[in-house]
Amino acid sequence: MKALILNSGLGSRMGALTKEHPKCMTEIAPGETILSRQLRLLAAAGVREAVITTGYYDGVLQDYARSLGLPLELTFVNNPRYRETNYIYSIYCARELLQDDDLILMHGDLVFEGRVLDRVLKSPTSCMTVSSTLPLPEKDFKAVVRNGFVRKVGIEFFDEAMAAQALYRLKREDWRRWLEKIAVFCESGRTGVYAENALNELEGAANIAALDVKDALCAEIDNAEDLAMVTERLKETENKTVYCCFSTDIIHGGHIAIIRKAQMLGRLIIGVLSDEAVSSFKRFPLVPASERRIMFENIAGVSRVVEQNSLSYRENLLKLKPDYVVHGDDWCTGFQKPIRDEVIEVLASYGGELVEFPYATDPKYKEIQARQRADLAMPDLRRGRLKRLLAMKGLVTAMEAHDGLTGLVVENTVVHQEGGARQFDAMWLSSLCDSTAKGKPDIELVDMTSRFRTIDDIMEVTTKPIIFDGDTGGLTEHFVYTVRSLERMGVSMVIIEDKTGLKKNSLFGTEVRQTQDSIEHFCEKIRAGKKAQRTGEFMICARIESLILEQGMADALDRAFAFTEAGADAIMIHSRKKDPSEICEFIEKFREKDTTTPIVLVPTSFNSVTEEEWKKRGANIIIYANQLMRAAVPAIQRAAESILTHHRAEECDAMLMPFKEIIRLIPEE
Ligand code: SPV
Ligand code: MG
Repeated sequence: MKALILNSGLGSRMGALTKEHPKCMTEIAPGETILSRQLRLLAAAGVREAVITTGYYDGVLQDYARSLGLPLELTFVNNPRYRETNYIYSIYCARELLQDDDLILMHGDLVFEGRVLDRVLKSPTSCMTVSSTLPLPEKDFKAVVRNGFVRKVGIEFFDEAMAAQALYRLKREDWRRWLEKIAVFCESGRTGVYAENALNELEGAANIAALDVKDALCAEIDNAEDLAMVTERLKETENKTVYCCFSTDIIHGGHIAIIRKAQMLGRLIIGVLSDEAVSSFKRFPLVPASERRIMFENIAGVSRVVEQNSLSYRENLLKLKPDYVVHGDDWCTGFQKPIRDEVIEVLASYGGELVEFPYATDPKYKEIQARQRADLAMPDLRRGRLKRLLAMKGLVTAMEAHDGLTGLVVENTVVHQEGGARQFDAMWLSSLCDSTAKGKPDIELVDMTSRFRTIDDIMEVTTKPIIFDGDTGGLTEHFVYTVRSLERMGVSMVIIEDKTGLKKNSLFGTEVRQTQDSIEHFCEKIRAGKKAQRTGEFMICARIESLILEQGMADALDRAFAFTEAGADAIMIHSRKKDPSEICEFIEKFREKDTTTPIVLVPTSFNSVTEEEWKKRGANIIIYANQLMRAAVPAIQRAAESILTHHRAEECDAMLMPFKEIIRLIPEE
């Protein structure tokens, strides 16, 4: 798409204003001329080429247009007979450049709002701007409109007419027809008429729809009076506010394009989505909200940056009451639709308007996103994220993963609820599930080399932080090496339990022989582990088995304080009772003395309490330790039984994921 701007004329009705430069260089706002505004709007809308016809003060105009430094390829075509011809002849002079593209045609003295140009550009057919609300002008252009299409354009038509402005979007075929007629006119000497006289001879064959812009600013400046009116209208536009919210942590050309378009509508306020809101629906932000704010504050023309604390715009819209909200059209469907619906509802409550632009789907932007995800998977960027999540959210959830596939499920499962989104924050690498997946008992039989292999499989396909179930931690002399290895791999936390000897799963409780470690010995293990780690990011969590082994609350608390004193970064308290009261009591008593050390819970048995309630009580990490594995086993057993029962696979098909889906479940990179 090319733009053609007609700027050859003398602008004689402007008096002294056009004494030293062409009319298009008349200032309409501080530092803004008719031409600079037109070109800026075109560039912001993504138009890359403009042909400008010149005549009067040709050199001044060319120098000025180039000095604007806009991302537009400018071509100037001089009409040497500009004094005695009309712009029909200027178009004729430029005809060679205008053959093979759709065209945006405008007079050089036209001032319009960004949203007018946006509608013109989006028009599926050729179109011309008209207004159904403006009175018919005595001397200016009017369009005769029938069935929504422009039949004739001129100053002499009053019947079936609407006020019209010379701003056209012309499809290549339609424009060619008009251009051919223009050539016929010029070659037969009719160069003193409007180009529209040639259009009128086509009797509607140029298929130009009438695009009603109603009261939006779209006006020619012919004299000082017009100039005063347009300047006033632009001031009003500048007083409008525009709101646009971003979750991105890098700014690319697509974002800048939206920002430039939004700025055309008024003073731009940018909402930066909080870290918590970003990580709820997308991924953990690589750059925190405080930094992202600075990034946007430093973009020219951004008047203010505010934080948006949730995916819902409601709070900020009611506070800021912007005249416009600008967004890409990608949110018309999918999980963002309820958010969009709410924006429309809130805007309607005070008379605001939603403006949507086509969403940039450039493959290079997709590539940037993929690279960012890849960065998040790297050990050094992954390790510290658990601490950051704890600081950011107060309560973090972790779901069990025991191989690449379950890792992907934990990574990618998102539930959209009440205009928000929820996903797991982290992954739990359970000893029970890692052993069970190998058909082995949970007794520290699966050795560290194998457990590290599982970590690697999961890490290869995910980005979320990992909490590793370190069982007893083994011998202190071995534990220090485990800490170093886990830390190097990018694991965020290891949890070790205060048991010794042959470890059995805690959920057996006292049904099997299990020995609790002494406080002194376990403290020594914690101290050695803390000393071994290299970064400040890695966390060692001490898990207390006193309630599991029925040693009482006092013992549990004594241990908790001793282990924290020894350097544990977090405390896990476990129970196998359905009733959560002993856990609640522990949290309450621990928090009386220690308000900061994170408390970790594995509510497999005491599963009735919601995450929100745990948070209120003072817990910080909730681990769902085995639910994915427990969901899978009965499902595969049922499929196996069905095949054995029916001697074929047909009956079990209904319980299965379709074959077509399983082969596409894992996308190729
Ligand atoms: C695990 O998931 O392996 C655990 C938690 O250690 S529990 O099974 O409850 O002991
Ligand atoms: Mg375990």
